[in-house]
Amino acid sequence: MKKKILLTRRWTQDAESYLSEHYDVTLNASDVPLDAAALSQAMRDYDAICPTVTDAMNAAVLGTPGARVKLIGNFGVGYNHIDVEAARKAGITVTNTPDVLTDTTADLAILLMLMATRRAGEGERELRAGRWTGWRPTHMMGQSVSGKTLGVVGFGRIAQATAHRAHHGFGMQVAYYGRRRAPADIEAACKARYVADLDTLVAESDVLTLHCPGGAETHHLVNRARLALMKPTAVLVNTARGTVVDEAALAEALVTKRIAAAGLDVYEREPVVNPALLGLENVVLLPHLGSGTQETRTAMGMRVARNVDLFFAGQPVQDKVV
Ligand code: 8YV
Repeated sequence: MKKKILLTRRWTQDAESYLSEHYDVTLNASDVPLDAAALSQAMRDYDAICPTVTDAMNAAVLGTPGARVKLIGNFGVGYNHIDVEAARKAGITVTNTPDVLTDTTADLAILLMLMATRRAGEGERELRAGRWTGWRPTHMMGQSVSGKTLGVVGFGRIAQATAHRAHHGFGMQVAYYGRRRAPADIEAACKARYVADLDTLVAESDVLTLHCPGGAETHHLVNRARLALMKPTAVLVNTARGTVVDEAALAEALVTKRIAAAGLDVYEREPVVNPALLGLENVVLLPHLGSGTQETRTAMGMRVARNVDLFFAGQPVQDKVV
């Protein structure tokens, strides 16, 4: 009997095809997110669920009485939407998809940094609205990044890849804060300087880029007090999780020009974006596109599939979270 597997959202054709060939797979043709009741029912009906960031796999869902699910094969590296303690208690294995989205997400952090510092969104809006009156030396001047300090919060894979691009591609100085100092060879790869105190890093940075996980520990790590420490010329980039930033405080800091600009890919209550941000020229707003390339989304699906294959073959999974 083939194992029963639920993909909660549409995946790329290659990844859906692979899993459909090997398992009794249910695809989500409408691509509408499942509600809590549907996720609980799925816990009873399937051997594995493969969720995404849009599925709240909370304690109530994971603790569904009579659950059949033994594996949560998350599509994505971040797993703050999964209550891993509840999964552990229920004896459910959780896996994620590291490595395969590192470069793609780092590319997006750099894209946001450049768009925000060079006022790219603002310029495009001006042109499309027919408001561009032509070239002039003082037109829409942004800020250069060469020689500036990139402050990196969290120094995992995506952070390192972003720092590498910024240093080797754009001549930026890299400083970082993390719970632990990175090994010397990792620091040397982009001449990264460890700053043991987050407030010091925030105050020193010309561009501050966030790469820590979401969840309770990092909730509103960038709050009103920390925004007040930033340089007035500073730019904030968030490709991590929306909850890391107090969105209301950020909107206020952008309105009052307490900081110069921000580039955001993630939001506190996706897909809702704080209305205060929507009318501002000095913020770039992307709809959670971090890992969004054809190649990477297929690689993510195949990475989930590898974990599913190993799990049901009775072997250790590659990317065990719990
Ligand atoms: C994913 C992400 O698209 O992998 C992550 O943690 O943030 C994104 O790249 C999304 O979360 C998939 O669930």
